[in-house]
Amino acid sequence: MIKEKQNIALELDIEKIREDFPILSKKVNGKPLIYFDNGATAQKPKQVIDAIDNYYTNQNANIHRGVHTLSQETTVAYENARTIIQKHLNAEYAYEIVFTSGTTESINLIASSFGKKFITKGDEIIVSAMEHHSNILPWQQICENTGAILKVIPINQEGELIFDLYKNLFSDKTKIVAITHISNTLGTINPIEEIISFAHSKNVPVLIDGAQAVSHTNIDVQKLDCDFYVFSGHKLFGPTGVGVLYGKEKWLNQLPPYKVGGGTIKTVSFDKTEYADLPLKFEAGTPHIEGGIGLAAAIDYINSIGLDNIANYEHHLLEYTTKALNKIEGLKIIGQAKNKASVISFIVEGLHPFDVGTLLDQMGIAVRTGHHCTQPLMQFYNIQGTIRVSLAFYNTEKEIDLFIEALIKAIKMLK
Ligand code: ALA
Repeated sequence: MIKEKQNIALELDIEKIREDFPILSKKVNGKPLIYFDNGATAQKPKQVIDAIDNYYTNQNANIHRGVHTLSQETTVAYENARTIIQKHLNAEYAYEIVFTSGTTESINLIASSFGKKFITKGDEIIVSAMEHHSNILPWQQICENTGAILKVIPINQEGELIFDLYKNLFSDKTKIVAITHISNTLGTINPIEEIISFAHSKNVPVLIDGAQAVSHTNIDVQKLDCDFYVFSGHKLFGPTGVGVLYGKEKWLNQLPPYKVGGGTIKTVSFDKTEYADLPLKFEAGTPHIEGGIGLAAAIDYINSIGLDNIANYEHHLLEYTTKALNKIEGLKIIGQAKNKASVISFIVEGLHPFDVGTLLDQMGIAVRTGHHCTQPLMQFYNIQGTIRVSLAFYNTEKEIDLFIEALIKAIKMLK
């Protein structure tokens, strides 16, 4: 174990990595910041901050619209960012990468465009019981608009999907499966390869919500064979307001535009408009240019560390934290899946998560409390909310020790 720890420490020089994140040396309420809310948004390394600063200092111009040098240079930088994302996901073509404002917009885009094209009354859409609201509401709305039916894959008490029941949900009316890769509340890593492969055996396409997965694991969309994969930049150490929709060319080509406007067209007349090819037909208006460039810088940064190294180290932190939490009397971890990412939700008997979170904040520790935009999950566990610790590769054992100490103190104060 000690050797393993040393190896992890050798592979990742955490103290050096932390120096890349200016905010990590900040004090909050007079205490050094311990940032354990990475599932809500991750902190940004100076490489990303510098890329955005450089964009506004040296490049700022609109893209795809100008003959002038700045516009052309910026267009190249933006399209280069798309290619970096394509390579990172191992998508076959750069035009299968559509920039959106985030996971939520990516899912809304597919639900709306796929819904318009392929979903009618009586059709069925499959989601799971552990979805974030952003992967429920867009589908629920399509169901309301079309008369389609939303079917839900049940989970067990550990917070794992029940695969046999998933299989039973399919019928000849099933049109799409939309499922999270990693649960933002439970940390469960879903067996998406098997989920996709089963859906494909029934000729049903699959959308994977990768919002919580992209910062913890490598994604190879060709190997997964998913039809759509979506995520947000800000959870991958990039800027807010930018996200990605990967879609297989064969699907994206069939879907109507979601938002229309400047940039999405080939020709416009008052009689008829012809839309642009991929990906522009889905990118109306001036995009979040610095967001795309900043996201590419984040991906380069992550790859310089290596997602396999990150996953190993985070797994170690997950085990370390889980072990320490399990020693606290009256504390219950919600989500005990065998295959988990470094996200731990828990409740403390008799205490409101909000009160615990507030006291932890007084001690400089940022956690998320509440229902985590997964109210159906809260209903399943019959709880109001949880306290959630979501760890990133810049977190340390020392921070976990301080957190456990602070948590014990908070519990004593509240009981
Ligand atoms: N979905 C994000 C979270 O889990 C915001 O905190």
